[in-house]
Amino acid sequence: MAKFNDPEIEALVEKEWQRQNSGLELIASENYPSPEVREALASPFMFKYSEGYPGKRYYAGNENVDTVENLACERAKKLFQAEYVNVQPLSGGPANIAVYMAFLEPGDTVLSLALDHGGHLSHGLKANFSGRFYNFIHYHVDPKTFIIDMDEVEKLTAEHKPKMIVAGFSAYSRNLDWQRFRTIADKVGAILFADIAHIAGLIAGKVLENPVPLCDVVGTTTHKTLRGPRGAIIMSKEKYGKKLARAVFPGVQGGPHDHVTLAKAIAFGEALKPEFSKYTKQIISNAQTLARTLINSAIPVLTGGTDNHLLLLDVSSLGTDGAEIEILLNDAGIRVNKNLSPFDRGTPQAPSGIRLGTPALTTRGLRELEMELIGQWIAEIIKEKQVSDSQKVAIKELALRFPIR
Ligand code: DSN
Repeated sequence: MAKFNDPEIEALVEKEWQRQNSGLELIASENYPSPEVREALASPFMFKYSEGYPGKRYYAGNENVDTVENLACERAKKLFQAEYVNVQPLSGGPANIAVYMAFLEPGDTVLSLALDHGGHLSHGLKANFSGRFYNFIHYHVDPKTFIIDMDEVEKLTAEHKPKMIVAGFSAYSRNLDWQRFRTIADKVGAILFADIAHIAGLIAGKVLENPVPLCDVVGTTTHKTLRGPRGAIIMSKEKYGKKLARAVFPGVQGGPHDHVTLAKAIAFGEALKPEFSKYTKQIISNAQTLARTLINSAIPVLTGGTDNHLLLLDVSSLGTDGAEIEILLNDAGIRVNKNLSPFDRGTPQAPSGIRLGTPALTTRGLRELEMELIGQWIAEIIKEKQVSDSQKVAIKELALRFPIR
């Protein structure tokens, strides 16, 4: 860790470093990028302004920035078999604003997964820009299987003729039927937008199907399973490149963060290596082991397991809620987040669900054996609704055996 001359700041950074190293990170959207990616964030590219695109900037001195941006685009194209890539979006929310801006007019109808069924707030929540400016209609999961109800997607599409269909999620543990989404979108000429923020790394690692060739436009953050810096990219067919570029800049953003673009290029380079595929296989194996251990300990796992890096627990039948369990597990040193679960009778502050994910711990080197231990601790804590000192000690010991690099 860098040393700071400001003692107050130094103490804060040290405290956070200790907190992270001594705990087990199971928040599904978090991960630890490589030291090289982190180094890039403090590189001289941080000082530069470069509004515009390679070869067409509004500031002098961008010859190296242009090379970095082109390199990041080329690597992302290779990774995802994309025709057009824009690496400037500052994060997932801004990327989604740009996608909507490129393809929609205010008031247009869009179909997406409901937030409490696993969707994302930028997919039409009323309090979010998306729900405010566009007419979002939501599809849901099936009440028995908790799998996305594709018949409902088809029915709502025929009924509302959306201009865009969003296929993507922030809390859903099963594979999406990309081909069926494509077929349904084509029936009404809708744009198919895949938001793969959570699973981009698993797609890059070739352990999940790549929807990029099938979709009109695809957005992803770069910091989740993909292990890059905080940020996002948008990919599309070549024919949409111009309007997406204009939507990102000057539509939504000013100057791109070139140090982050450099870090994205490094992360994409890492993801192109064979080791990355092995890593992503391990993420899924760890998540499946965790799910199995919890199910064997009588903890309800939605859909009975997972195809990806995350799993959702519904703890309402165990006389508790997601908020209580999040606090208890945090006290134990296990970090998760409370989450609305489909057909939830709770509130966003006290929902029935807990979301767990394995990318961060997989990066730290934990494997199936450790996932079984962690699953048993989580099950015990949920059932007992308390944390023992011996559990705290054991969890800290395990975490310290796998330091963050
Ligand atoms: N906040 C991210 C997540 O936790 O899924 C999505 O933006």
